Amino acid sequence: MGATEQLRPHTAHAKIHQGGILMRTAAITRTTRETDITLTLTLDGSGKTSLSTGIGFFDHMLDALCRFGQLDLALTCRGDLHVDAHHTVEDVGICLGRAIRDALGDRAGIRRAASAYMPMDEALAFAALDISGRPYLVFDAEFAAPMCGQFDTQLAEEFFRAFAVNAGLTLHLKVLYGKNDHHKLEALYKALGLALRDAASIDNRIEGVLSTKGSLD
Ligand SMILES: [Mn+2]
Repeated sequence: MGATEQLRPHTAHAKIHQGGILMRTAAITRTTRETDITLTLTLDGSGKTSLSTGIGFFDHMLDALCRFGQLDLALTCRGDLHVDAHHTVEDVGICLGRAIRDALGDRAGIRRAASAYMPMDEALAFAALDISGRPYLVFDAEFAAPMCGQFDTQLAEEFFRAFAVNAGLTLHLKVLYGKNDHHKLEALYKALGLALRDAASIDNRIEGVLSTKGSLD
């Protein structure tokens, strides 16, 4: 994030009970000299996406995250892909993380912590997360090739770090084993989606914020 960043005050979140259904939403617009991003997110969605980052494989990963996380996401990013994919991937992580944090609001009643294993053919990935307000990423995965389509495999960690920091997550991700990079990456994004869906869900037995100190900030 450079000093030239313009963060327009265009964030919003709402809890709307439509026929008793919780709808937690957020909208983000962020423009820098490197990327121009607009997104709308529904946390309590059904996994419907409309994605355009200019990087086909990255769109595929975001779609996997949203489908398994039951997130509705409309996202467009016009990034400086003539440089490389780095700014686009990292900045989408920043904006999506902020949207998650905004949509969660005061985080009252959420389960807060969850984990998930996700296989894809020969690969197995694991995600554990805590919506703690204490941002931290542990990332343990190695890839055989530098690229997967137009996506640099080393950018996966950059995305997940930006996402965790901006969403306020303690996030641990690991590929336990696997051979195919596409499978390993897709399993990671799906595992994150599964764990996030669980951790963000409302448990009616939880009164207020689930915290020993009474606050998540
Ligand atoms: Mn795939």
